[in-house]
Amino acid sequence: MALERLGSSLYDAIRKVFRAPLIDEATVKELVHDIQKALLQSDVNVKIVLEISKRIEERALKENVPPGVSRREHIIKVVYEELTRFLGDKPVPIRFEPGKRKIIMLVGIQGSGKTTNGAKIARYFQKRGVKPALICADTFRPGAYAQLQQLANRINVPIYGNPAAKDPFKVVNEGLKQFTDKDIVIVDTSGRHKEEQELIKEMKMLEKSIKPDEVMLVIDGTIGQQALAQAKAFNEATPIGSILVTKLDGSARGGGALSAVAATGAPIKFIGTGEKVEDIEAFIPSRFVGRLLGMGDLETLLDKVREAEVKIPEKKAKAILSGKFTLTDMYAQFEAMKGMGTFKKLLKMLPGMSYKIPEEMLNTAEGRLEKWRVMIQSMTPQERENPKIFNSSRMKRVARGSGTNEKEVKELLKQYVMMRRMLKTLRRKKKLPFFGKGMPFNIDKA
Ligand SMILES: Nc1nc2c(ncn2[C@@H]2O[C@H](COP(=O)(O)OP(=O)(O)O)[C@@H](O)[C@H]2O)c(=O)[nH]1
Ligand SMILES: [Mg+2]
Repeated sequence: MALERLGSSLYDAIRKVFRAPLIDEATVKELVHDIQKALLQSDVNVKIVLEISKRIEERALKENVPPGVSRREHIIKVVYEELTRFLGDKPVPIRFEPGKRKIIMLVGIQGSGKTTNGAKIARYFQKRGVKPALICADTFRPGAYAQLQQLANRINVPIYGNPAAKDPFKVVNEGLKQFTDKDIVIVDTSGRHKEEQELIKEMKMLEKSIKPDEVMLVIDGTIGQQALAQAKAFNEATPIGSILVTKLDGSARGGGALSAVAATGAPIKFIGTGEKVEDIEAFIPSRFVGRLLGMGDLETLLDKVREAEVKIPEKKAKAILSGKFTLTDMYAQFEAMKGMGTFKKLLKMLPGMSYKIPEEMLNTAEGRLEKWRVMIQSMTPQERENPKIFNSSRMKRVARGSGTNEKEVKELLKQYVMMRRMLKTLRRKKKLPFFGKGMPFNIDKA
C-alpha cells in the first residue's frame, strides 16, 4: 500500500522524538520539517502542509504540558491530533432501522471505481448482518450491467438491471420495487466524463427522482490534490453526503487526495485499497492516523513513547554504571521522572532503600527540576557531554539563555557532580535501586 510510504516517513519523524536525548526547540523544528517533507511527498497541498506544521510547532512549543505528562508525550499527542484533524471529522455511520430501507447512490467520473466499490460496500454490509442489494443504473456504458452482475454473483448479493434499457430512472424504479425487503440498496450510476454537463444533469435528475438517503462520491485517489476540484464540482451539482476514495493502494498521492477531499467538509466514509471485493475499509481519521503511524490508537502510541522514555539503551546504561554520567543523561532522568511523579516520591517507592540520599538534595531536586531542565537545554552538546569544560564565560552564557544566574548554573553543576559520585558509590556497593525494572534507568539485560 503506497500510503505506507507516507506512514513510514511520518513514523520515522516521530520516532526521532521518542529517541531524542532531550526535547528542545531544535527537536520540534526538526520534527516539523520532517512532517512537512513527508506530506509534500504525498502530494498534500502546500497550504494545508504549512497550516498543519504551523499548528504542530505552535502547540508543541507553547502549550502548557499537563501534569503527569512529559513534553515528549505531549508532542506526539499534538502530531496525532493535528494529523487526524486535517483528515476530517469522524464520519457518522450509516444507521439502520428495521423496516427502513436505505438507498445509497454512487456518483463519480468514469473509471473512478463506482462499480467495483458498489460491490465492495454491499459485501461490507452483508458481513455485518445487513441485507444489501445492487442496482445498475449505468445505462450508458455497454457491459456495465455484466460487470456489476459478475461481482454481485461472486458475493451472493441480489442485483437488478437491464442491459437493454436506455432510461436509468426506469431501471432504478423497477429495482427499488423488487428490493422492498432489503436494508440497503446501492445504486451504481454511469460516469462518462467529469466535464460533461450531461452527466451532472443526469445525476441531478436521478437524485431528484430516487431521493437517496445518501449520495456517495467515488473519487480516484491517484489524482492527488486535484480531487478537491472534482469534489467541489460534484458537490455543486448534488450535495454530497459522503466520499469514498479509491485506489489508495497504488498511489503515492493518496495523502493528497485524502486531505483535499477532507477539505470539502464532506466526510470520507470508506477507502478502497485494492481491486478485490474485500479491499475496502471504513474510514475513521483517528484510527487511520494511528495505523499510518504504525501503531493503533493514541493510547498505544503514547505507551510506546513511555516505554522509549524510561528505557536507556543497554550500552548507555553500562556507560553510566562505569561512571560516565553526563548532563544529557541527567536531563533524560529529569524528563523520565516528570511522568512518574517527583524525584522524592520516586525514591520512596524503591524497595530496600538502605542508603541515604541527603534530604537537601531531594528537596533541591524536587523544587528545581524545571529550572535545571531549562539550563541544560541552554547548553551546547559539548557542554552536556563534557561538563568539565565549563568556565565562567560559559556559565554566564547558559545563565543568560535560561533566565537564571551564574550561581544557579554553578549549583546545577555541583548537583551533577554529586549525582555522578552517588552513582559511582552505588555501583561499588552493588546496590542499584535506580536501575530496577520500570525505573528511569532500565538495564534488565546489563
Ligand atoms: N488498485 C485498485 N484498483 C481499483 C480500486 N477500485 C477500483 N479499482 C479499479 O479501477 C478500475 C475502474 O473501476 P470501475 O469500478 O469499473 O469504475 P467506474 O467506471 O467508476 O464504475 C477497475 O479496473 C477496478 O478494478 C482500488 O481500490 N484499488
Ligand atoms: Mg461503472
